This record gives sequence, structure tokens and C-alpha cells, in this order.
Amino acid sequence: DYGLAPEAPGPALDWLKANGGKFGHFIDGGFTKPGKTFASINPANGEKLAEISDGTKADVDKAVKAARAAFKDWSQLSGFERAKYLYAIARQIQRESRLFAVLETLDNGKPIRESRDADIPLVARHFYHHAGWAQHIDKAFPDHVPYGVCGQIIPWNFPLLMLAWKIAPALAAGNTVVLKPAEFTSLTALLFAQICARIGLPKGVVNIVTGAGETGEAIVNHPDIDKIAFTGSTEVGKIIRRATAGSGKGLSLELGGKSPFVVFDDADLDSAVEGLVDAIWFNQGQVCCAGSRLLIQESVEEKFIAKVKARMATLRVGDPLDKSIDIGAMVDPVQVARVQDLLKQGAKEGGTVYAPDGTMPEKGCFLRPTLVTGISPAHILASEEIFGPVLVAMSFRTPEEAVALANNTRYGLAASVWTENINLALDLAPKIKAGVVWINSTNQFDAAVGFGGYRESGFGREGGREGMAAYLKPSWEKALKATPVL
Ligand code: TXE
Repeated sequence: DYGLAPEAPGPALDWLKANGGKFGHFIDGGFTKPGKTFASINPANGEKLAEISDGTKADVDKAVKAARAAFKDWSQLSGFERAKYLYAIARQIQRESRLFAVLETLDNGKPIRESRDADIPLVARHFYHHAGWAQHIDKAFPDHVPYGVCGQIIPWNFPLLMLAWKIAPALAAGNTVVLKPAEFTSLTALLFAQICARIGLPKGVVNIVTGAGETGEAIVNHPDIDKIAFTGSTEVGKIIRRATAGSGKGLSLELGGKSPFVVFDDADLDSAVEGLVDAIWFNQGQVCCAGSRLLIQESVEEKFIAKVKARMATLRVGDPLDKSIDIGAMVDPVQVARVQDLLKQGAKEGGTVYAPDGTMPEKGCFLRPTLVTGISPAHILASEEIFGPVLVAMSFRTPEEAVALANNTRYGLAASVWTENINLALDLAPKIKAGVVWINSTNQFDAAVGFGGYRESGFGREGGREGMAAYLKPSWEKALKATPVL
């Protein structure tokens, strides 16, 4: 249904009710009895959706034991057998895509258009893609073996998609997992757990332990985990890197960003404006690769900023279940306060803050699309990851200056370059230190392409061949077998 009527929350609320509104962890193929719980809140209206268990060290230990016990059989299954499970998961996600989309929107606050048309289809795509890998893994990586038990910790901005990015390649490679969703957004992970049980995934292969930072810490520090994969803040990424140093655990980190969106005077400005809307206002700007720094060539600065402001005035902020809404709710009041605080500091430093006045919901975690001009690279808003619907704009004169500004960041996750001069674009792209540089486009993701950063944006890639390699380690025994003896 592509009409504009609000999506009904009913089926998702019924699903929550059917589960008693209270969830345990998913360990060894079944749900545990809920222990100490905390509330999962709908950020659009402040209403409680469910009670989620706060995972203890003992819960994590139980999950790791289940994953360890499952590892032997799972890793020894043929890739073809593992693929069948991954295909079955992908098909179930498609079958339940509406329920997943509504649940994700209720839990996270993102517009239903985004969860329905971007998040959930990409989740299915990840499982299909990695099912393909599972079938060919012996040929593609003949001298590698899976790590063993992987501990995976994910953020709240793309709850089910980040789960898919972590679980699909891990399983394809023959690992078993203990995954912790973010405390704000655990519901789709719990529905996913039910799907694993429904398709008969061997018990212990996927374990989901809910909870906050302390539960994450218990995973990171567990001695019987072989690899940690984390997506989240740079701050926590640093803690995890220190905690795993010398432990022998594998590690991949996908952290923050402050990605440049570079517009030259010969660009198709109207297309660039549309690209910018997607780059910074998709998911309320809570995107690690958000194009949050607009770098605009001075000769078209005034014209372009006027176009951006006019477009901002047409963005609708409101009920995320409304299909005509562009900007939904931020994930949590803490994030709203964080963005507001940064804006205050930015204004104090002399930035000019603009936000169109349109109607706003009376309650809930909503923020207006915001543009900050009149700042320099040293300004707090130009250097800190804001993780909200706030765009900062600066200008440049020459391509060299554009590159220098683009790279003037401690991050290096993504970049977007807009020009009709393809020579200029191709010359610039490799000079920008970012894991991905999009030309005349933005937010292009695919399971077949590696995604990840440089510098404080982390290391390791997810997706593509590199993403598969991240869940495998070299084995001399297999290397010997794979090498013909002369
Ligand atoms: O992230 P955290 P927060 C950035 C963004 C945002 C800021 C704060 O700038 O405003 O981080 O968000 C778990 N050991 N990003 O505080 O804490 C936590 O429970 C192990 C960018 O919510 O990093 C959750 O599951 N785990 C980012 C996950 O880490 C710990 C997406 C991420 O939460 C832990 C999210 C610990 N000590 C935030 N402490 C991106 N790259 O997309 C917390 N966790």
C-alpha cells in the first residue's frame, strides 16, 4: 500500500501483546524467563512498548556456552547446508516485512517509508547475499576457517539492518554468535530470534542478549569469545579496543563520522539539494555516514543555500507511522538533549542557526531540520559528530581547498562529491580519506560492497568480500591441504 494513510500500529502491538509485553533473552534456541527488566519506549509519543531483560554477566556466559556448544556442528555443516538456513531467514523476513517495518518504526521513531523501503528490504538482501557466499566459501577461502564464537554489539540507528550486517556474514562463514542490540531498540532483534526458531536454525547458533553498556562489557570481556564486532560511538569503540588488546580476540569497529558533502559550482544544484536531503535528513541525521558537512563552492554559495532553505521548509516532521512524513522522531530524549546542547554551544561560538518554522508534534522526541552557517572548521559543530538533523555549511574556492576541508576531520567514513565535471570528480575521489566516496549520489549501500572507515571511524569492512574475510581466519592446516604436494 503506497497510499499516504498512516500505517496501522495494530499488528505490531498485537505481536508485543502476544508475547506478554515482556521479553527474556534468546539463548540456546529459546527465550529465557525475563529477569530484571527495563522499558522500551516509543520515542514518538513516550508510550511504553514492552519490557526488555537487562542481561547480566551470567546471561552472557550462558549465551556464550550455548554458542560454543553449537559451533562444532554448525562450522562443520557444508556451506550449502548453511546457505539453506540463510535463505530461509531471508524469506521469513520478506514474509514478515510489514510487521518488522512497523515494529522498527515504533521502537526507533524512523519514518515508516524508510523502514519499509530501505531498512527491511536491505536486511533481506543481506541474508540472500550471504547465503550465496556460504555456498562458495570453501572455494573463495580454501585456506580459512571461521573464528568460532563472535560477540556482536550494535547501535540503535538501524537496529535490524545492523543485526543483519553482523549476523549474516558470521553465520555464512560458520561462526556462531552472541549479539546484543542497543538498549533503545531491541524489539526487531527479538522478532528475528523468533524467526530463527521458526525456521529450525540449530539451537545456540544465534543468541540474543538484551541490555545496556554493562551487558556489552560482559560480552567484550568474556574469555571464550573469539571475535568482537562493534558498531557505535567512537568513545565506546576506543574502550573496546583497549579492553580487547592482548586478548587474542579478533576485532572490527564501525564508529562515528562527520562526512563531507562537496558541491562544485558546475553541479546540477537541484539534484545536489535532493541528495543533501537524503544525506543529512535520512533517519533524522542519526546515520554514521550522514553528509553532515556541506562544503559549497563560494561562487554558488548564496544560490545553493537559498535552495536548501526552501527545500527544508517543505520537509514534514511528525508521526513516523504517517507515510507522508520526512522526518520522524529521534531515538530517545537523551539524543534530543545532546543535539540541542551542541546547537547551543555552536550558537555561542557564533554560528547562525536556521530552522524553518513548520508545525511540530506537541510531544515526542522531535527536532526540526536545521542548518548552521557562518562557522569555521575549528567550530564545535564543524568537528563534533552531531548525530541529529543538523547540517553545517562552509565554503571553498578551489578543488584543493575542498579536499583540505573534506579531510579536516578525525573521521573518515564517507564522502559525496557533486560536479558535472567527471574528470574533477575522479581526481578528487581518491584524495578524500573516506571508506566510500559517492559521486553525484549519496547513501548507496549494497551487501556486495564493503562499508567501513578510516581513522576514528574505525577499521574493518562489512559487506562484500572484505566483509566475509572479517569473519574468517587463516588456517595452516587448511592451507596445507589446499596446496598441492609436488
Ligand atoms: O552509543 P554507544 P550511544 C554515536 C553518535 C551518538 C553517540 C552516542 O554520535 O550520538 O554515539 O550514542 C553498547 N561496552 N553513535 O551512547 O554507547 C550500547 O549498549 C560494550 C554513532 O547510544 O556507543 C549499544 O548497544 N558495549 C553510531 C552500542 O554499544 C557498550 C551509532 C552503541 O552505543 C558499552 C550509535 C561498553 N562499555 C551512536 N557502552 C554509528 N557509528 O552509527 C555502550 N555499549
